[in-house]
Amino acid sequence: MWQTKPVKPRSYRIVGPQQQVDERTTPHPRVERGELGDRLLNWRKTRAGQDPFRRIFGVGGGDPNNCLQLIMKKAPEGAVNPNPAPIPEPTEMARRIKEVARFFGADVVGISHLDQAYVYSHRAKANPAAGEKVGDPVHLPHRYAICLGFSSDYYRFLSNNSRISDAEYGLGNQRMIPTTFMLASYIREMGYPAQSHDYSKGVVNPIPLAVNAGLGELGRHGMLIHEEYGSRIHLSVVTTDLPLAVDEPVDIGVEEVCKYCMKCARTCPSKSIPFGGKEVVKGVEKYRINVDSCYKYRLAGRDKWTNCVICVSSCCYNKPTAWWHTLAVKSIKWTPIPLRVLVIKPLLWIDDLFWGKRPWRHMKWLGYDNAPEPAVCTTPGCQVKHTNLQHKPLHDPKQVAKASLNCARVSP
Ligand code: B12
Ligand code: SF4
Ligand code: SF4
Repeated sequence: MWQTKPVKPRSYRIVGPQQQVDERTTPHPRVERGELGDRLLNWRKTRAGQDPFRRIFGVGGGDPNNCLQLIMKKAPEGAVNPNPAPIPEPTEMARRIKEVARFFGADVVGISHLDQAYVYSHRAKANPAAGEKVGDPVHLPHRYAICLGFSSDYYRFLSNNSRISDAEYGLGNQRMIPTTFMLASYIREMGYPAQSHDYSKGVVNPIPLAVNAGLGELGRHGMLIHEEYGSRIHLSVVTTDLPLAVDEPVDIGVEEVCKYCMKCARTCPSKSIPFGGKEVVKGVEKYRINVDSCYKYRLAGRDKWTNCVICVSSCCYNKPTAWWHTLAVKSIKWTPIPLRVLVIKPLLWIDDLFWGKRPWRHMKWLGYDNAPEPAVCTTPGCQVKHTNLQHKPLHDPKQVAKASLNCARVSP
């Protein structure tokens, strides 16, 4: 297990009053109401296709009883055991709960106070089984948030964007459901209230809670970065009143690295990640993602992929578990903040050299093959079979000039 020195959160700053978010104003409900356009609404309704992974991983289209997410969405929260078991003091209890969470399948676990700013104010989804309607106010008075992280396979993500990276992404979403459910049930059977917030249902924003619980820091791309797994980590939360010692935020150097790196901003095909500085969003100073353009980029997948994970795979913290990755992150962490730039710049140069400016791997798996299909060149008269535009940033003016030159050379 990696140990990181706890500090005040450095990757975001609270600068004004925070507001609770109404879940109805979050992206999925907006798309379902058609606010992001008919094409995206239509895509969301018809995206299932014939791929069996897609059909079981909650995208819809298959038999709902073949989809864990849809089954668990309706699962009721069990009763709290009226005879609470004697429990140890909060530090020991926290240690045991983390052990249980890992036993149930979580890769990383941290605990924070449940800040009500990260609980939705109103629900966007109905759940008739629990008597919940769209627009119901949320009441979640629990004191603690146990944050769970589930890592994804490095290489399958590197096949982005493809049916292979989709399958890996989908599995991460599903994998969290039984673990989170079991942990909440375990706590209820100990005699304390607990609720699971996972891919099937939930009323909290897991990212700020997980940052506060020391699972990692907030990156330029808007996601939590874990020191070992980068952001190829899915998040879920169990909220509870079981008395627990809380963890503290960590410093793994994301604040400085994101200032100089910008690899996610460079590789994002929809230009949704900013190159500039942070902005204040609802009282929080952080990088502002263009959520709408990111969502709309899903339309580019056509029938080849569904979820874009380019920013996750490009992030320089996203590496396979290896001694040199540990060494790189540790050398940033252990360097005094004003001197970090001296370590970061050479590391970023090495990152581009060995892993590429746009990390990607050709992969064959279960009959899937992510080899880029030749793109149709729009230069008049060109006969060349260019590789996929997704892997050659032809929108870059220099690249376009170069590509046209090549076309001109071979054109009749
Ligand atoms: C809707 C949604 C999307 C939408 C919109 C993306 C977005 N950035 O909001 C779309 C479909 C485009 C999308 C894309 C992706 N998503 Co998504 N998405 C969600 C979902 C369900 C809700 C997010 C939301 O409400 N956003 C609207 C507002 C709140 O966004 P925002 O103001 O830009 O704030 C963002 C961050 O700054 C942070 N945040 C908000 N307030 C605060 C306050 C503080 C103090 C801090 C520190 C952070 C913070 O949370 C927001 C989410 O990124 C969450 C799960 C959840 N329940 O939160 C997953 C989630 C954010 N997605 C996730 C992932 C992995 C992805 C993708 C990689 C894969 C994909 N293609 O689906 C991309 C990455 C895009 C990106 N760079 O953010 C993971 C991130 C895991 C991580 N390591 O952090 C989450 C947490 C799902 C999960 N349970 O694991 N997603
Ligand atoms: S998921 Fe894709 S489109 Fe969205 S921000 Fe990341 S790289 Fe850009
Ligand atoms: S790719 Fe670079 S800039 Fe983007 S989140 Fe990762 S470290 Fe930060």
